[in-house]
Amino acid sequence: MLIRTDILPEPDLPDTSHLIARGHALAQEWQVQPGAFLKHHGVTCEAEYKRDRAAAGKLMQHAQIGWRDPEKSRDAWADIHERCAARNVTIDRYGICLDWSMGIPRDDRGDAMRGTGLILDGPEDFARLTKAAPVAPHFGDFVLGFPASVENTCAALMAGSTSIGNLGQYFTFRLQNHSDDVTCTNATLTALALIAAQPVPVLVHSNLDDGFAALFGDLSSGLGAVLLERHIGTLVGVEISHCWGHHFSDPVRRLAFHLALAEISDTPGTMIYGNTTSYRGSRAENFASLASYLSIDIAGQLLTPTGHAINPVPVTENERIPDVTEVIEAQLFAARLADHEHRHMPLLDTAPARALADRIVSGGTVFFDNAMKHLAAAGIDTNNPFEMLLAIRRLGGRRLETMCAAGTDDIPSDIAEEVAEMAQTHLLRIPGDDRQALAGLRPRVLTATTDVHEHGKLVLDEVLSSAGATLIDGGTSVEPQVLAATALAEQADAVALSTYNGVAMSDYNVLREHLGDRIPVLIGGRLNQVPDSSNTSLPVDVGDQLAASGALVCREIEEAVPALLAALKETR
Ligand code: B12
Repeated sequence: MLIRTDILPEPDLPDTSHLIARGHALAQEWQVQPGAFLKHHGVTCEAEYKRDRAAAGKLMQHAQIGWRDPEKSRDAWADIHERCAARNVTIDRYGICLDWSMGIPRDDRGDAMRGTGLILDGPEDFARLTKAAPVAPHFGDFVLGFPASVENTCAALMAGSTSIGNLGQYFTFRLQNHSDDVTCTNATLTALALIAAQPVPVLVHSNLDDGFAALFGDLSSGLGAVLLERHIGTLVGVEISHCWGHHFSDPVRRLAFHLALAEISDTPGTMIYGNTTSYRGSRAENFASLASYLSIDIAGQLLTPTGHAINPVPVTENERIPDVTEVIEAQLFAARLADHEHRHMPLLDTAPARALADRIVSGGTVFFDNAMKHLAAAGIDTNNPFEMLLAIRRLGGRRLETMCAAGTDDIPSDIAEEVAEMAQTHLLRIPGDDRQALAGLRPRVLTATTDVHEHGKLVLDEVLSSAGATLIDGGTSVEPQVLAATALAEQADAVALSTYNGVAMSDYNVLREHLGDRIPVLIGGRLNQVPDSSNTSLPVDVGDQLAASGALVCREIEEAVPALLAALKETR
């Protein structure tokens, strides 16, 4: 049973009406400016453009861009548009990959650890970027949901952006050393109110896969999350535009989710994200994954146009942030595939996806009703957007799903199946002798991530526990110094860290500094960092540097076992 004081123990929370009034007041000064895209198309907002294009049966294309260096990003803004236009391909919108440090207010950002994304200093930098070509600017990452939500929303509006996000990130993303949730909620709600008071409709983007849906075991729970977020949007007076797709690999489930979403929402969608989790191979192999998910998304838009742009993710996605030429290649590929797809449509039997969509909608509705009931029974004011946001964030995806999932008609999400399959594959690669040796030693291994990426840890947990280790859960998005303290308190034999955000070296150094020399550290994930001296803004591998500093670098899960055995030989 849910009790208010377990979730919102504070005797006094900030006054919601005051925050909303502040957001409305800010709208006097900060209003959407007609940028290059809006002027070029003669529309007042992107939602209007999307509705027109969808009604005319036109597909829209989304490209995700943003490198550390603002000049590189600005040149790319023009370059990608021009080089695609020269091949008769229209890029309708750019999703801007702001760096995670952009979630921290400008004045406090100085000492923050930087990831791999774009860093813009002030509103004029936002505007300079979006002026470079008539492509809709979508400020979808690290704006809403963070302490800097208000200043970044102001800057995005002034730069002509009428699609701003990312509400999904509010629920799950944490910034190292800046994770106070009341501050984040204050800023997010104020920014939402600022958006609500704009003279033209501004879409509030929410990427479900950035939020709880990434962790849900049942597909209908994802739709339940959409209904919950839409309820919060109604309370503030904004339209929430949902994006999804990273974790949707199965074609029938992918199409079914699209149809289910179309049934419950007529707000134009921002984009359908690429199925990035299927990018696990070489570039050529990844092209097959690109074709697989794009053909479903194109078919979905032809069957039921929702305004979502398709999002061809470059095939280098699993190596690092892609470069300009790779972005262009993926866009041209998508446009050509769409030409073919029209002729494939008569071959498509949509009945299984339609039947599944009905089950997703009914399961999602039960999830929503259960959530509202449980929250109200616990004493949460379900008509207060501040309380709803904070309560849902604090509950977390796993608890929310356990409490609210329909449970009668399980529709497994792809990721639950994929993690189990990956674990099995890696487990089979471990020699029997090594497994026996590890089981004999039964080491206590603390596993954790320092960012939101959790799949590596989930697979590792499964493999290590099956191979005989005792696991200590160090959590996700944990600060390295906190991790060190847990390892020492729990007397762990080893720490196994999974890290992806392009700060592998910095995270390891902080961890080692607080851990001392005794406990070995295994490290895996995306082990790279943008060098301070970089003129390409692309991250480079730091595996050798990590190894030279004493880390046990693992490129594959199974490497953890020999690494642990060797380390334990020395320490025991
Ligand atoms: C899934 C995913 C997400 C999901 C994560 C969901 C979740 N809850 O886990 C979502 C959508 C939320 C997400 C968000 C972001 N992501 Co992401 N994401 C990915 C993706 C697609 C897969 C990574 C993954 O989990 N793979 C599955 C694991 C099991 O396989 P693997 O990575 O190959 O790992 C192998 C080994 O490394 C080993 N391993 C991994 N860890 C460990 C640890 C140990 C100890 C051992 C022994 C082995 C080991 O195990 C695997 C098999 O052997 C990659 C791109 C890609 N296709 O790889 C981008 C990627 C990692 N993301 C990236 C980025 C930039 C982000 C964001 C910052 C984007 C943004 N602007 O919002 C945010 C992160 C924000 C934050 N606060 O942390 C970048 C990282 C860039 C870089 N470092 O160069 C990538 C590479 C995409 C890209 N090309 O830009 N992401």
